[in-house]
Amino acid sequence: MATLVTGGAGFIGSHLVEELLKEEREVVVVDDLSTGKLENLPESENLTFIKGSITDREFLKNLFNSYRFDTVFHLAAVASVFKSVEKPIETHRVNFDGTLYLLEESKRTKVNKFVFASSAAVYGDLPELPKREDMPVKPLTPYGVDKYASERYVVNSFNLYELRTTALRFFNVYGEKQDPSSPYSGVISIFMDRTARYLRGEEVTIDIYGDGKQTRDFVYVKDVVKALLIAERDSRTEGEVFNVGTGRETSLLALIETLKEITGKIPPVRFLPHREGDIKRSVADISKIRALGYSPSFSLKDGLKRTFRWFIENLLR
Ligand code: NAD
Ligand code: UD2
Repeated sequence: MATLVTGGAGFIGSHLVEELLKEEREVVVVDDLSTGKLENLPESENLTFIKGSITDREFLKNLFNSYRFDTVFHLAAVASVFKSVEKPIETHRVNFDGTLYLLEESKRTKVNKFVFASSAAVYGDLPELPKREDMPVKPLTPYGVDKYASERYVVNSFNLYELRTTALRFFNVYGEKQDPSSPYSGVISIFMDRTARYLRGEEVTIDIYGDGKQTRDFVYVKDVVKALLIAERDSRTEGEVFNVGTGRETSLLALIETLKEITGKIPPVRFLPHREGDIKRSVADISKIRALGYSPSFSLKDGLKRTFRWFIENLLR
């Protein structure tokens, strides 16, 4: 039996793969390397990397015929909201059609569990906080719409076909290996990259869009991996959706303060106009997943420390 991780060469996927390998499981990663990188993956005789796209049905058929998968962790996606707005059709093929194809193959070959990476983007900008899984949703972008539609297919596959499935709505994930290269990359990866460069003597700034009072629920990637493993193993997750965050709301201004405590020095901060479509506040209610024994192990400060160490060691070599 092998475990499939789609998008396993990406930021979150590669952390999951690391953990699965620690458990001495046989892992197959499928990734088209559109944003993922081979160097994100560890060397291991228990790991097979296959370059391919989840939009290719023949490829997926052959894959599922060649292996018996116990679990499918489906993380492959066009993860950039910005790109989904620019290219909705291409994004839909990956983020929606790809999910359907994987569900179909998982059903056909009777995998034990299918875990899907959804997103807080499904909630949109409805004002009620903290976000609970049973609240109305209002996805605002092609990315959010595709995540929501996929999520529905994922959870309904349990009721319709008895395929054991779970969808996890990740809030703002950060950690080692997150790619800071686009202005739409995760804000923590951008601030980390800028600070590391600043400490090396580069003239850079930290740019805040708006007044910095906007809030997010920043969750460290190792805690997300923990949630993925709970989703795989706990039968109470079948056919259900769970938020994955910390339940703590942090403003960008507070984030910068914490960053400064860790690094000693940060680049000059510039305030730029508020970004169109930006959500003002976001925070998860995590009581549903807490009831299964999940609780985040990393405070923001601890997670940032580990992330910063990685940025210093890896980006400035
Ligand atoms: P990422 O871009 O690092 O990872 C996505 C991976 O999918 C990449 O390795 C990419 O090469 C691969 N991929 C893209 N299209 C593919 C295709 N057609 N076939 C095969 N592989 C393909 O992003 P991430 O942050 O690690 O995101 C992982 C998952 O978590 C995604 O589904 C994303 O939507 C979701 N998510 C992430 C966050 C976050 O804060 N990072 C928040 C909510 C949800
Ligand atoms: C995140 C996800 C997105 C989607 C969405 C759902 C990432 C990268 N994006 O978007 O995929 O799930 O949540 O709500 O995880 N900012 C700055 N300066 C910068 C960069 C960002 O001020 O250099 C601001 C940005 O305008 C926003 C906040 O920081 O107000 C967080 O930005 P983000 O892109 O990290 O995350 P978010 O929540 O907008």
